[in-house]
Amino acid sequence: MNNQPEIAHTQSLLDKHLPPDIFEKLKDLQTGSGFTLHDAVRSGRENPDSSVGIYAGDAETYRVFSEILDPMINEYHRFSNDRRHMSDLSPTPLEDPDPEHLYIVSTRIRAARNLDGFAFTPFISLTARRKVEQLFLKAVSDYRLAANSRYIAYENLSDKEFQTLAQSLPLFRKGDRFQESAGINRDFPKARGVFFSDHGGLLAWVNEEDHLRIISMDQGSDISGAFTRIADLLTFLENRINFAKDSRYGYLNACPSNIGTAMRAGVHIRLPGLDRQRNTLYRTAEKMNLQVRGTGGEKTGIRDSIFDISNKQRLGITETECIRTLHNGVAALIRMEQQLSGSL
Ligand code: ADP
Ligand code: DAR
Repeated sequence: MNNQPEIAHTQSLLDKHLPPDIFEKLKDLQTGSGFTLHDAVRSGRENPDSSVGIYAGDAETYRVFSEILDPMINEYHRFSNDRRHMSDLSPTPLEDPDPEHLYIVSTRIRAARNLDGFAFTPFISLTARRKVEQLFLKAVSDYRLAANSRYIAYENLSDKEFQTLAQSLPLFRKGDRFQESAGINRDFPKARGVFFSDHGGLLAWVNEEDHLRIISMDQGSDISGAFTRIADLLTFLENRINFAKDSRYGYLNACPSNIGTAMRAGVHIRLPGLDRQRNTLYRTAEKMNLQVRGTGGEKTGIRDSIFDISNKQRLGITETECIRTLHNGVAALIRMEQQLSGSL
């Protein structure tokens, strides 16, 4: 049995929404920084198993190539041209969906951000990457108990030191083949690193797939607590950094799947019964607007029946609706798991 979460897609959103006639019409267009359609679609062309297939090189990509991106975005996020991004980071108390701690192993909420005025990671220069790193570290230098925070700069580490740290800390690794094709891995590991706030479960990846991935994570199922932490840091940064943002599409990032709130709220959840009925799990997740990923993250396999379940839609819902979608979906999956095990 293929161990990868089989999300049934026969073609990428790119192939579906970029027929040859549209490609011919747009192929000579480029953004002000020189990012071309060829640059945008390279990953999807080199990796035919892409689910999305396109990356933006800068905020302007969304305007210049809107004829392709708008329908892709509408389909992925169940969005429409008459709607606009709405944000809501207010505290959201939620009942614990797993009060006996039988299923949910850990909770992780992340939000992508790019600094306004800089090319995105597929197209950014090393000089600009370093500027992004410096601007972020300056902005976050007085966040909460700053003396207890730290930044791990990747280029200062030997391979052995990185591997040792990665065993106990949520560090990111060099991007996958999709990101490699998109140019996101250029100059790795230069100007990459991880910022840890005074709370070990509140961190930021710097210059991974986007300039910033703000992450709140902890063992267990306290979705509301993780949300309060990330909301605090996102609000703090919003007052100090101009992010790439659009009135309709919200926060703009390298992948069109990560715009709007750009928030993915997820849990690692052990579902041994549903693991034996994966198609039921995938169909149920799709209906509940949830995404299923592997234990090691996107496009990885399942270990020990632990699935990464998160909100799929990031645009057209607010941040509080992202975590409500996760909470309600996970509670339903736990009920299904209990029925399968006869404990309901
Ligand atoms: P993204 O940053 O878009 O969420 P991935 O799906 O690749 O990208 O996840 C990034 C990393 O975070 C992976 O190593 C994955 O195993 C880890 N991760 C995701 N969700 C959780 C979770 N709930 N608990 C612990 N680690 C998680
Ligand atoms: N792997 C690319 C991107 C899919 C969405 N995930 C991101 N952006 N990390 C694909 O098109 O499959």
